[in-house]
Amino acid sequence: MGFNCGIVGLPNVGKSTLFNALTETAAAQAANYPFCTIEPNVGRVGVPDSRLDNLARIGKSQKILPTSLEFVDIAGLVRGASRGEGLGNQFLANIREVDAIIHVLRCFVDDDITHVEGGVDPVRDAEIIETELMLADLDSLEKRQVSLQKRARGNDREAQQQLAIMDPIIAALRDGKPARTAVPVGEEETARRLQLMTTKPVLYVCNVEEGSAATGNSHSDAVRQRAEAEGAAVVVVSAAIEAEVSQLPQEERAEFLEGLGLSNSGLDRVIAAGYGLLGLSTYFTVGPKETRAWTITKGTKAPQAAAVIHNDFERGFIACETVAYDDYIACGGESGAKEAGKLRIEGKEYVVQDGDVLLFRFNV
Ligand SMILES: Nc1nc2c(ncn2[C@@H]2O[C@H](COP(=O)(O)OP(=O)(O)OP(=O)(O)O)[C@@H](O)[C@H]2O)c(=O)[nH]1
Ligand SMILES: [Mg+2]
Repeated sequence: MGFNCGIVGLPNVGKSTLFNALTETAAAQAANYPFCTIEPNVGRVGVPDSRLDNLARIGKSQKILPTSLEFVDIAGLVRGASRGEGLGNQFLANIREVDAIIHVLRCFVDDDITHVEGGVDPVRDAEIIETELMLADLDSLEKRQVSLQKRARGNDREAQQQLAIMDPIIAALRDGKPARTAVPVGEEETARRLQLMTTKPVLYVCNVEEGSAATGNSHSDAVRQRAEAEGAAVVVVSAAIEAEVSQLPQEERAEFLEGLGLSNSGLDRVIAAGYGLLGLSTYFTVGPKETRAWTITKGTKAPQAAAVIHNDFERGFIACETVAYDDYIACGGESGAKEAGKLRIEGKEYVVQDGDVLLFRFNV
């Protein structure tokens, strides 16, 4: 399953700096983290998860394979993008294709780096981008309405479903509110098929100057306030620091970060937040060859979770031996868990939980 996060924002806010740091770090850790450049602006990075090391130690695994997440570096949008300004249409098409949006906001002051809007004001910048996305969504819905109505009259069920949720969404967009505020509960999947940008989950990344990386600054505080009101998540990073860290050998990184008052890399926080944003969870397989993390969407049942490893596992699914992560650690592994009665045999209807250590039984 490929899930991806698009890195979006005004020009010169630090999107590519962040993207390069993400992918260079991943490339440097290639021994442990699966990495590949799909296109120059698409990178796949390993999702850091401290549980992997603990499982691998107990399972005496030779290798650790984390799960991964894709990032797409999208060129800067400007005011008027929805009307085609600054190659707007092309970049908007890139945004339509991603699963979640990482919205980078410039919170650092540096007179040498041009700000397209004149000065640093991340809340205004966030509104500019959001307005362009809303206008583009409104435009695409209005364009599709007539043909959908035609299909709906011909008893096209999909068209009927989409039309039913379109009216409130169009009303919200005309009112200056993102589409996500008007999606009826339970209709998220229909809404997703409308391919709107303002229904996608958003993470704000505040790019602050080096000195504020640990604490944030007044600009990132303002973003935090806005995000709280929207129920969106915020991560504060210094893209410049991350770029430096990505050039350091692994063993020097912790000390470098500590010297700046940081306990972990901002990239790790961005990746973790992106993963959470997509509503993903992780299950594990542990064996002597490898300990490996697998990605599923929350609520996935055991057979579909098995399909992530191999389609045969789903087709021939019989059951899965299941140990919760905490039990696995507390009992010192699978056999300990079995003795303690913590190993469950789960069937087709079992909803896999984040952290489950699984062994599938199947027959094809
Ligand atoms: N001082 C400072 N400069 C930064 C920081 N992050 C990025 N820059 C600089 O800002 C300039 C633009 O950075 P990019 O990462 O290319 O910006 P972008 O958002 O990808 O820009 P576009 O692709 O044009 O939309 C570069 O000269 C970076 O070195 C930062 O945290 N502090
Ligand atoms: Mg760029």
